[in-house]
Amino acid sequence: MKRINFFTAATVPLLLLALNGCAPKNPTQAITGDAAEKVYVAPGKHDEFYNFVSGGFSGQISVYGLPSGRLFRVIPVFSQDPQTSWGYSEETKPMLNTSHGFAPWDDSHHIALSTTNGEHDGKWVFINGNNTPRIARISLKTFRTEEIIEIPNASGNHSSPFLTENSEYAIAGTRFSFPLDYSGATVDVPINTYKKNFKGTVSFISIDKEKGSMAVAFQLLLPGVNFDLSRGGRGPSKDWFFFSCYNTEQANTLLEVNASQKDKDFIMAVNWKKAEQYIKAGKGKKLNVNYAHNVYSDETHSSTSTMIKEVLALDPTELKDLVYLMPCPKSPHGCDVDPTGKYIVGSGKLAALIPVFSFDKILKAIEAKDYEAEYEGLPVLKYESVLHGEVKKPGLGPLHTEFDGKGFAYTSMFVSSEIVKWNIENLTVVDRVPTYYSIGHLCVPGGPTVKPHGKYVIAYNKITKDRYLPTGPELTQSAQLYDISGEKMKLLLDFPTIGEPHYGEAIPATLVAPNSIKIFKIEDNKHPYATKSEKDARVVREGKKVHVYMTSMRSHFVPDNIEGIKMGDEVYFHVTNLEQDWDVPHGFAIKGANNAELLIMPGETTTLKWVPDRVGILPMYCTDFCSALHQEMTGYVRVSPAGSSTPLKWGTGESAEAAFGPAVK
Ligand code: K7E
Ligand code: CUA
Repeated sequence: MKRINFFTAATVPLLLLALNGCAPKNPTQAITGDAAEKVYVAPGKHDEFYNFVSGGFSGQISVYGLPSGRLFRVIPVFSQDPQTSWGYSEETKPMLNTSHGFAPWDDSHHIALSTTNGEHDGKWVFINGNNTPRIARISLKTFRTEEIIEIPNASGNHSSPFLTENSEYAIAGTRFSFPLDYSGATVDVPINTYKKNFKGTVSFISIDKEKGSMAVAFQLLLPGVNFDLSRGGRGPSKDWFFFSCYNTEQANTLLEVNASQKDKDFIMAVNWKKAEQYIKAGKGKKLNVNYAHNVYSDETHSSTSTMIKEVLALDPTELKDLVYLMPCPKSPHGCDVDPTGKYIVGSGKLAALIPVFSFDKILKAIEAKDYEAEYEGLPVLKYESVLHGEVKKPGLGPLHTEFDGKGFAYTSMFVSSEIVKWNIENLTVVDRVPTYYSIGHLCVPGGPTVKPHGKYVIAYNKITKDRYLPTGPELTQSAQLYDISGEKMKLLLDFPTIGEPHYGEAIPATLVAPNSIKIFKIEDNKHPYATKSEKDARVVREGKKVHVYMTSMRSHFVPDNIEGIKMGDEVYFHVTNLEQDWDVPHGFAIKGANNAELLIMPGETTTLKWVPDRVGILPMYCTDFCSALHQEMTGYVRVSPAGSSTPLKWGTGESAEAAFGPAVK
């Protein structure tokens, strides 16, 4: 077999120069005449798809309509959001708790929409947190984060949160290997003992079919390499998970050179069904860990954070039929499974070809014990035995591959800035289009499901350069929409994105929009500080803590006059929005609060903690323009010196007059 070897170790430094990406020429010529018509969604009309896009270093998810590219919403997940008080309100602070304490930011790369039988079911979006390893689950009824689970024994949760065909598990693979002594203790060793001491893990996070609740079901203890990306199998391969691995050189410094030495790294195949059976058979070792499991409830409108101390782990060097390695050229990034589940595409970002593995051949090679070597106690299957074939000369820097369900694959080429369309069966390149510029992930609606919806491919680009009006040194990140309904891909639209878009998934609006919740029923509100009618509004002092049971209704708060707050108090404004109409939130802010605003949805209760820092009268007001009399939706809090005798009183309108007497002339 002829080996392509022009990217040998000696040429790596040269290649690195090229890795910064090259821009295609004549970017403005690429647009065709009917593009505007194809992306125009007339005023009042709705888009056909929701596009959920990770925010990268923004730690959030942004939601766009397709084909218009219009931004609908930014969903706060791992990062505090002062607009919605996510991570600022007392109810949501526990959601950002971790074993490292309050971690109000993360780096989110990958979206995974829940599937049933491999098809989108419109229930949840999952997203990974890279930095302080976490996975979040977002409800597609409320477009809110409902659950965040920290991943123990992991450092950098990049190959995540991809799902099994029926969303039984979300995956979490460690990007940074690290010293792990398998007891959970922190290990203090020299960094240059990587080869000896550092280990990797992948974790299977179970997902409850009805509620979506997550738990760390088990972990696999693995060699110290970098797990980069992954995909669950489907159809014939549905019991398997595939991971790309780089730095099989086990370098601990200057990885750009030292982790690019070998001609091939690995795709790792994991039989998770087998792992499940071993766990059931009691083969899991208990490891001591400490990780946070945070859950938000739409009933109490509050969240809890629970620390969990134990996890089960399997050692595949002992349980021999769990994990197999397949050689893959060269520093593979993307690892994608086609809709039939028969083919696994490894995208070696330093390779000049794209290897496609055959699941059928993998099974046969495993059965025949067709190994070429062992790596750290794990069998390495022969490359030639598991290979379906190679896409030759696809372009430079292949990263990720999506599928249209018509037998074609679409691979993003970071270095040559293009999308390349190729035939999965015969591995011939059939089309290529430039992207502007340096594409990372790409997305075909339903591309990672067994039934892609097709129609478009969206490029999420790393570099924007001249595509938009300049905005100082930092330019917007950018997505591009291409029509793939014909033989040739056609560029239709550029649209700016939030944060750094890595991966996105798109789903037909018909699977999501009908389930969208409009209000929370006030009678179902089980928040411990809910105030369900204006007559129940009150202020309660408990030592230095003052609880304000407040209601909001167009266009006043009850109470809107409060006296008897003293320096040294901690004041909790528990604001219940009594409205029961769609799209009527009220806001709440008070002068000098070292906090965010509240934005309270109809039927919901949200709490702002406020510690007054001076004596005087402090105004509060509604921040969301809710009616013609929104500017009247205000009030005052009187703060008296510590130890003063100002009595605790409150009211609005008549009740204020009853409490304080008539207005003084
Ligand atoms: Cu390629 Cu983090 Cu999925 Cu970005 S990763 S591009
Ligand atoms: Cu309520 Cu403005």
